[in-house]
Amino acid sequence: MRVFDFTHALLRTPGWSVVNGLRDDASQTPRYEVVLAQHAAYADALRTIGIAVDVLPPLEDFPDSMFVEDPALTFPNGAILLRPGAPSRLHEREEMRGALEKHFTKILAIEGEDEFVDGGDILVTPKTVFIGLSKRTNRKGADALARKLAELGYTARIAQTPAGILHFKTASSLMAEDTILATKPLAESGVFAGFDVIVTPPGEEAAANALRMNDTIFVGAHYPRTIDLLRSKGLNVRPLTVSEVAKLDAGLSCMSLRW
Ligand code: CIR
Repeated sequence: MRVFDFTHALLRTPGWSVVNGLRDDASQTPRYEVVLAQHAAYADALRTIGIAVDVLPPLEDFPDSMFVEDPALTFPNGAILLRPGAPSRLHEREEMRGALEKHFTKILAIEGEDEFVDGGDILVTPKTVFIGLSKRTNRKGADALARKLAELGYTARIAQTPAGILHFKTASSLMAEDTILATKPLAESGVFAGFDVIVTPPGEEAAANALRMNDTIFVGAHYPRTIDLLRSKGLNVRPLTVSEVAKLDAGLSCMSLRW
C-alpha cells in the first residue's frame, strides 16, 4: 500500500463562525455560504474517488475547526492527537478524540504543555515523515511527535518551514512516491534531496498545497499553470475550487484527515 492510498476521510462541516477564522490578511473575510459550498464539493469529490467520508458537525466555538488536519494525524495503524499552536485552536483536539475512537483502537497523544504541533506541518512520504518547524510547531512539539511516530513505526525528520508561510505543507505536497510539489524557496532549501521536486510556477505558490489521494491529485482550480505542469508529467489532476477557503490561509490537505 502506498502512503497516499486511502479508504477513509474525516471532515468537519464549517460553522457560521468560520468567518472569524484565523487569517494573515484580515481584509479578506470569507463568506460562510461559499465556504460551505466549497467544503461540500470537496467532500463529494472525495466520495467520487471511492473514499468513505465521515463528516462531523460544526463547532461554532472553534472558527477554524473545519481544518481537521491540524489537531490530529492518522495512519492505517493508529492516530495521534496533536497540540495545535494557535491558542484558539488548541482544544479542537478534544473534539476529535470521539470521532477517531470510532475508527482507531490505537490513539496516541502529544501531552506536554509546552509542546505544540499542527498537522499542517506534517508531510508523510514513503520513508520519512517530515515535521516542519513553524509559528505553530515548536521544537519540543516536533521532538515529542517524532517519538510518537516511532511508536507507530515511522521515521521523522525535522525540517524548517520557510518564513512567511503558515505550514510546511502550505509549501509542499507529495505527488508520487518519489515526487514532491514545492515552492521555490522550500525546493531550494535542499530538504527534499533524493526526491524529484516539481517547483510551483511563479505566482502560483499557493498551489503547492495539493492533495494526492489514490490515483487522483486534487489541485486548486485557480492555478492553471501548475495543473498543466503536473499533467505534462502524466499525473492525473482534478482541479477543485477552494478560493474562499484560501482566504483562511488553507488549501486542499487542511480539510480532511485521511487513512
Ligand atoms: C489557521 O490559521 O489555523 C486556519 N485559518 C487555516 C489552517 C490551514 N490548515 C492547514 O494548512 N493544515
